[in-house]
Amino acid sequence: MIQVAGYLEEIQKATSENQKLLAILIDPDKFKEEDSLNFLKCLPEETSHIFVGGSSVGEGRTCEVVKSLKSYCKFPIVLFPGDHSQISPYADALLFLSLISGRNPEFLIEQQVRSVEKIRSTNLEIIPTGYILIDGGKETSVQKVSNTLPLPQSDVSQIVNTALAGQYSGKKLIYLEAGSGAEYPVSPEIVRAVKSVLEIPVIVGGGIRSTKQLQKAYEAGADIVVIGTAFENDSFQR
Ligand code: 1GP
Repeated sequence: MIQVAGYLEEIQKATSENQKLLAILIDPDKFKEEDSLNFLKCLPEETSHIFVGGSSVGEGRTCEVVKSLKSYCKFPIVLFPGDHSQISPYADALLFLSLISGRNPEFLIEQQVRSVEKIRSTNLEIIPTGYILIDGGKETSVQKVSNTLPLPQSDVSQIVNTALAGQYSGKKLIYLEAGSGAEYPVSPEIVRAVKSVLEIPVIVGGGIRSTKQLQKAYEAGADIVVIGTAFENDSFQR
């Protein structure tokens, strides 16, 4: 089946026009469907996408949450799965993630192969994404679940080389991830260094809790910023 132009193309277009995107991340285990409407109402008007996923999520929860959000919201719903069990046919697109900062085959290829049967029976747009875990000041769920170490923020060249290796191997997006609830986000210096060499859009997430941090990430070159915890706790500083 030939994939029609879609969500990735929209992201690429926005990037080429320097239009910044904002994705709000929902962890299905921490979300109550009955709150969908209120939650969506409180999101910033700049919101462009809803990402749904978590490092480990209860069986069936992703489908329930995506279905509920779909009935209320106009934003594209993009799966951001921690493993193959989080594939839902009700979403619009799927970040097909490889944890390229780590050296654990389970999250480089095993989970991806295991997800294929499920994906083939859906109309999800598949977006190959290189996922790079970077130290955000504390041990995060991604680190625990994936059993991989984040790249230190001081090792900018290793981060840049990892991002480029992702691009050279065909990833369409690179996600710089400090981990959900990180103490501090990926530094603007790292975002700038990666962005200056990459030809594909850059996503930045983890530990962003304020408009100031959001703006810094955009100014450094982030094309999409992802915020989860701060909206989950209603603690985002505007
Ligand atoms: C985590 O990058 C996302 O995968 C969002 O992180 O929950 O810290 O906003 P926060």
